[in-house]
Amino acid sequence: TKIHRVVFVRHGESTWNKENRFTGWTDVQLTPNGIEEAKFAGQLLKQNGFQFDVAFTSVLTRAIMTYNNIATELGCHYIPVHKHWRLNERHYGALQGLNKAETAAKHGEEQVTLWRRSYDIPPPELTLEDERHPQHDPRYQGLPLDVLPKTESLKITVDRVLPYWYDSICPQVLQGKNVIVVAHGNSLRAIVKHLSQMSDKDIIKYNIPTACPLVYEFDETLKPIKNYYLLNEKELKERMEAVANQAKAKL
Ligand code: DG2
Repeated sequence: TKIHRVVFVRHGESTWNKENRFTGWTDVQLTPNGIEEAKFAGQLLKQNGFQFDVAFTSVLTRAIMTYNNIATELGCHYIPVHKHWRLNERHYGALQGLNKAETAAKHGEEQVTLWRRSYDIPPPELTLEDERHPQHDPRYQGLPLDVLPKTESLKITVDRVLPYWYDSICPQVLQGKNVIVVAHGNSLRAIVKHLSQMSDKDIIKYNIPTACPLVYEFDETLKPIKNYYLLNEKELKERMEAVANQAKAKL
């Protein structure tokens, strides 16, 4: 029986990851360290014998540039790359741009943990006039206003990512293609929650580090069989905890 594999990668460190700011749909660049992380992810994939036939990214620069650096390491720039807004990061609403630790100092760590990690509590909404609302960004022209988020909980993110997973990514996987998906902390948490059937409670504690390839294996009916990161347990644990701790109120 044929085993299907899909590799998921969160982009490398972005300028706002470094500054510890809520990013969401803000289109920030990779830091020099983020570019190195992306190259390293590409080298890891190469060393482990991974090759790809098709790639999927969000429409955000940090994911696209991470993929480009991976593709350079793998020498696969010739394969098709599909970029879609449904793989974007969860929209962080009115929190976008704020510092995570300062927000925790102001509103309390508990409140910020609810905004960052609760399954169905969305952060405060943007108004339509707010320049951070996606309607002001040319890349979303052509989409009806009612699909453009003013904020998103993880639940809302799951609902908008899954149509793309089922309609565009799964058919390629079922055709036997080797697929890589480069996206974001929370858009990937949305996919992982669904694939691994994690409870609303368990997903709260699950954090995805930057640029660590996560391999999912599926049977021929696309039932997930197992998943693993291409990183040793100790380093993985440290990097997951570092993400969890980003919104500790620093004194
Ligand atoms: C981060 C995730 O998204 O933040 O939007 O701030 O993966 O694009 O860097 P990414 C953001 P947390 O939910 O982990 O705070």
